[in-house]
Amino acid sequence: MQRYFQPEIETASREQLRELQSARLRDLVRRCYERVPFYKQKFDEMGLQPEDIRNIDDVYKLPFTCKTDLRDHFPYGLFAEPRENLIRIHASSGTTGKQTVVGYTQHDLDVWAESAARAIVAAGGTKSDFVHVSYGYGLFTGGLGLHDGAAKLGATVIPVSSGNTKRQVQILQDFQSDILCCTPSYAMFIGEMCAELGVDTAKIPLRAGIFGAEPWSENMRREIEKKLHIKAYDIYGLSEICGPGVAFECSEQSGMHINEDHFYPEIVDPDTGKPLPDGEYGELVFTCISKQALPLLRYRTRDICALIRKECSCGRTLVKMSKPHGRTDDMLIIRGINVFPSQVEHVLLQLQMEPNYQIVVDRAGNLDTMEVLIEMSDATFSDSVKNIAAKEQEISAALQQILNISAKVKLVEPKSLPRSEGKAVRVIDKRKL
Ligand code: DLL
Repeated sequence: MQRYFQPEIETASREQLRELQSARLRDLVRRCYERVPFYKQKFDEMGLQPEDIRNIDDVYKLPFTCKTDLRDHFPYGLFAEPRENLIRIHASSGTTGKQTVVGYTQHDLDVWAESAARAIVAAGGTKSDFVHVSYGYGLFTGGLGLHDGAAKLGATVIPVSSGNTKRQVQILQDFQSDILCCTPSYAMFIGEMCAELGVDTAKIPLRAGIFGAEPWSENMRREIEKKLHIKAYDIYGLSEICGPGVAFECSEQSGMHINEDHFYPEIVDPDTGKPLPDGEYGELVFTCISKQALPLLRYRTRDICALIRKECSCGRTLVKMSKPHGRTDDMLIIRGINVFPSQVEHVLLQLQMEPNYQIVVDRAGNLDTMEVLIEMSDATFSDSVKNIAAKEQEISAALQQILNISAKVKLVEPKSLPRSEGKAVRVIDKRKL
């Protein structure tokens, strides 16, 4: 079986990678200086010349780029290529505010497709597989990203897009999909729908899933694997860098290999911007060293994670990133305490609750309140009122212990919380309304 899509890169020595990264960085810096007035001005203000950047270790000398810079130059102000060289436009999903627009040349699309193809192969995909893409198509990068990746590999794409969940299940059966690509919350929903329709997932060909675009826990992975009878792989990306395929999981399933020949990663302290050593958690920053249309320097992702530089049993030498365990900006601050939705999910799954939940934050007088609505399984639902109340108390105590904050817990009927076909809406913060 094919183990790597591009073995010469995926298993390259550190020295080979460094040389490639350094050459690409030098070229990138020159292009940014010459073609993007925003960067020229930044360099001039800092007294920095493109020649000051000699190798990849000099990356820290470069200025940061933030989401607000993209918004301030909306829509195309940071582009380094003229319109006639652009092949496609996408936009971020706007989970955290106004959309940001990104663009690609043919070369950028090729790099992206190769990156996504590496992810599919790492999940056991081959040319003979049917890849069922249920990420949304359109401005969101999920659908077309995995679509082009599967096509680059030579696999067969089933471009279903998201929505109409009964039909998804029908197609999984009729078209004999081997690999499912969608958000983890949608994979859960598809799994539930299979159960509801009486489809035995052990009897359909589906054997792997490539899930990303939102945080999900190890427990949720196990739930999905059980429900769909597959092996579930994580994939990471963000529109500003390219979309899905910036990093991907391999068979070891302990962190995601970053396609660092194209996207050079750093971890910095989110408050000071100072680089942090490998293994420490901080904000993930990327420099798109081979990008043409939108060549971002040290882009601050706001995702909190760590870089892992250990030998991997899959043989890939590409550095790994841990699962992001939150964002610097979706971090909730409740009564002065930092709360990540992923921590809440972790507690719920440890207590064998379904990972269908919603956190409602509000303010009563001057005090923040936090309520966690959690769906019961059919079994819990049939319990006595007394048992349900006891379960609510147990969860509330566990949340108190982990988060150091008191939360009201309410168990709600099975399937009563809204389902998502894309990214799940986990938090309703009424304080901002
Ligand atoms: O979500 C791209 C994507 C599509 C990735 C399909 C994977 C699969 P955006 O809409 O720009 O792009 O959102 C990017 O989503 O900064 C993370 O906060 C979050 N995110 C993406 N993948 C993961 C993941 C796409 N595997 C933002 N785990 C990122 C946790 C993720 N969070």
